[in-house]
Formats: sequence, C-alpha cells, structure tokens
Amino acid sequence: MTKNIRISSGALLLGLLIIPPVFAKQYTVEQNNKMFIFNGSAASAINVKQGDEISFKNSDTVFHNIYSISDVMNFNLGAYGGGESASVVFNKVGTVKVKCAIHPRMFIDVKVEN
Ligand SMILES: [Cu+2]
Repeated sequence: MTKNIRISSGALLLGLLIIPPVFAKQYTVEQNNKMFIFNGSAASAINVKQGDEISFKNSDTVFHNIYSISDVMNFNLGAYGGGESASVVFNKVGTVKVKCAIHPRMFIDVKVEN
C-alpha cells in the first residue's frame, strides 16, 4: 500500500532535527520453524546500523517471546502468536544478543554498527 503524505518543509526540517537516524532502515527477521530467518535463510547474526529497526515477525503457529538481556541493550517484546510482529529500534552500538524466552535454542546476534 502506498500512502501519499504531504509534509510542510518546516515540519520536515523539525523531523530531521528530532530524529537523528534520518536514513534508518527497517528490516524484518522472521521466526519460522523456531528459527530466526533473515532474507529467506536461517541466521545466527545480522548486521545493522545504529538507529535501524528490526520487525520480529512470527511466521510460526506457536508463540514466541523475543527479548534481550545484553550489556548493550535490554528489551522484552512479550509473547505473541503467529502472524504478529513486534519491532525494536537498535539505538546503541554493539552486539545485542537476541533470544526467545519460550525456545531457548533460538538466538540471533544483532551487530549494531555506527
Ligand atoms: Cu520462540
């Protein structure tokens, strides 16, 4: 779906000032067969830039609970079922070890670079 959004130049400038990672990207990491899938393949690590966002999409029929307890950052997306997604913005540089609280064998390292 394409949205046409009109933004005044003043509002656009304000947005640029408020949101530092202007060129932040959005990635999707799926959970499928109780594995983390990126670009169609099982992945144990992904490289992103500071400020990028990852949408963790549950493509399984079971619940997943994506979280991280890392020196770099902590988050807990809570449990969510098949077809649902939840997103995280990676604002700090370093390796964020992401796991699933329900399936201990599921992990992916998000390597956040400057
Ligand atoms: Cu899981």
